Amino acid sequence: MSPANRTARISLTRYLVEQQREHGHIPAQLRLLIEVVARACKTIAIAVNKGALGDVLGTAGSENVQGEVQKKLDVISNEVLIEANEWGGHLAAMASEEMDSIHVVPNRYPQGEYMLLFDPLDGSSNIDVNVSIGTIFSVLRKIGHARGIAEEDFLQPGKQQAAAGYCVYGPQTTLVLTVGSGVAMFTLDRETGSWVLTAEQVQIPEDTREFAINMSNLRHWAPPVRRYIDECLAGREGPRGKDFNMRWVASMVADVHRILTRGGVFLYPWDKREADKPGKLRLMYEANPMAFIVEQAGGMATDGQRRILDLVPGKLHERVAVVLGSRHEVERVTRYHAETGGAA
Ligand code: P6P
Repeated sequence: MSPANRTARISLTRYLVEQQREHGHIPAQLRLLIEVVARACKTIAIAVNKGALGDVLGTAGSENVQGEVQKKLDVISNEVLIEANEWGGHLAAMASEEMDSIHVVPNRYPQGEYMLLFDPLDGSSNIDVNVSIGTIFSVLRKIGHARGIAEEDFLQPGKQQAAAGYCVYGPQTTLVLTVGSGVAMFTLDRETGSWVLTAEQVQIPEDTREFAINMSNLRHWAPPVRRYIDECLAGREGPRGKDFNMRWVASMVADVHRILTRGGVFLYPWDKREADKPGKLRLMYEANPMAFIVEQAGGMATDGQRRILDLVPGKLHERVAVVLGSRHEVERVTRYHAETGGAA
């Protein structure tokens, strides 16, 4: 239901308070966590929007744990999220694509019940060319109550997430959030600096004519993916009996946001360029939060065979193949894998 039916502009704070009143599963610490992350995303949005006017473009002269060259904004965004979250008493520890190991809340601050994972700036290859990028975050509950916390405490399947969301820095700055009772979207009102509810109970259409994949990898895909895409390309004369469109932003946040908004299917499958890895995207802070959001919006998310949210992580930075979006398309891709027994 669009909140346009509501009379007042609903702020993020009011939305969270009303969700707690109606559903009772946004405890004070989780509400604080979400508001702190939302505020940090505003700070990141300001840095991103500076572009060439600020000292934020180009590379930072370092590499992350993935061996990828870090952009200045990758490092800035990571620091913003760490500094914003470590003092509030709502977190025990954080994990980030940009950090080799977990960041435990320093002893000078109280430890909270949650753990925050994030890709501070996803799609950073698009920064210097002014294409939409975003922040992705996932919230897990701390297991046990001992003060000590280790990487193993993060290795929970995605179905145990307490919340997930992303912020897309595009023509609009939009925060998308789920705490397990549907998906809501908030647009940043730059005149007041507040997040305003602009969509709630978002639903992904079960069918689509739009797929998102990096076509340059076509020759490297496993047969089930090749079959699915070939059938889409065959259009109305082919087995699908309809024409398809293709989009690829090379920024997962932007592609997923389009799918949430108008449907579609996103694939980053296994391919033989790095045959020893299941895929390019990271399970804990890219696939899991996006899968939680997509499922809460009536979509589906698998690795080509298994539900992503059921996968039990073995390592903090492990990768996974991703097929997500409109339910009937994801079911078809997953069926093709089952028929050949191949992973995505
Ligand atoms: P490629 C961005 O680097 C990212 O992690 C995702 O946001 C995006 O979907 C994918 O990689 C793009 O990968 O190989 O097309 O550049």
